[in-house]
Amino acid sequence: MRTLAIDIGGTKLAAALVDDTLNIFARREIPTPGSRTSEALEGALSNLVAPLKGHADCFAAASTGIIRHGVLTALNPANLGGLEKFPLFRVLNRLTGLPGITLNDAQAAAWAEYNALGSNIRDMVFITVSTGVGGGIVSNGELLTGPGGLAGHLGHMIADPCGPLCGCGRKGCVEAIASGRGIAAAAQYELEGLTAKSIFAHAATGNIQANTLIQRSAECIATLIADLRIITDCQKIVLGGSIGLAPGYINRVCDVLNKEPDIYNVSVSPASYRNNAGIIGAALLAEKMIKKASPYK
Ligand code: ADP
Ligand code: BMX
Ligand code: ZN
Repeated sequence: MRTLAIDIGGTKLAAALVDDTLNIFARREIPTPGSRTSEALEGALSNLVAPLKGHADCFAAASTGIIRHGVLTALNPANLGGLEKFPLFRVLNRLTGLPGITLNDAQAAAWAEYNALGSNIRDMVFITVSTGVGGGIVSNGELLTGPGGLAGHLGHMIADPCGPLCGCGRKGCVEAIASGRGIAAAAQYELEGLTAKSIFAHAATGNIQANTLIQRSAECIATLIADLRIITDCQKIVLGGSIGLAPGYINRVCDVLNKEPDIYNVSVSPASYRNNAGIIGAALLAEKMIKKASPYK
């Protein structure tokens, strides 16, 4: 089986063909349109899948947002240029003419990374630190999606009750502080208006404010990990997303986590599939689900 796997993030859209042995072919990436309208996202997806759809048996889409019955509902619409709802399954089915599955991006990435662990670990949590902060939980070998697709949205746990307002409507969410958007929103003076990526570049050249912003993000994620450890009793945390995978970021997180009492500590690794975790996880789930008529549709 060959799957057209698609990863829809707040910053970039990626697509590739994935075969049964998880080889990735013809990967392409385009920016996520920063528009409130469905038409802009549909147009971008159409361009993205056009050269790939004729070479696949099914599609598998891992997308930012709450995915329920194939519909994307943004928990934080600001991450998608204000777009609140999008009929993801229906659009991809029409654009590709293929059967498929849809699920949350971090849930998909969690499933890929869990399967890559290849050990006797049965409980793990994947965290993406990217445009937002997303998560996927595997408990006793099962991926938790929840009846409403909401399971694992750990970026919206509270880090600081007096912190900045999050796009989800709560105050002081982890995402509002630690994510790429959170880092960029807190930047002032010489860093105002820059992306998180450029703030990382400034930190590498010794900019003190950039270093402080990144450290604040890492501290927030370390506290989140300690909380997740005692909520889930997980044996492994895997970090992904362009910020989670940025040089030095995991070390910053681990330095803070190591100062917590032993019971809160847990092994933290970078995503072994790097930025392809969502694509691979979606393809793995498509193979499993399409063979027995998908509840993830
Ligand atoms: P998505 O959220 O679309 O899945 P990413 O995982 O690439 O995309 O996350 C996007 C965020 O990561 C943006 O805030 C961007 O500025 C930041 N970013 C991208 N590349 C890097 C990098 N090399 N180092 C640090 N931050 C990065
Ligand atoms: C937000 C939320 C999650 C998503 C996470 C990471 C929206 C649109 N998205 O918390 O569903 O998993 O961001 O998304 O509400 P990414 O774009 O950073 O990969
Ligand atoms: Zn929030």
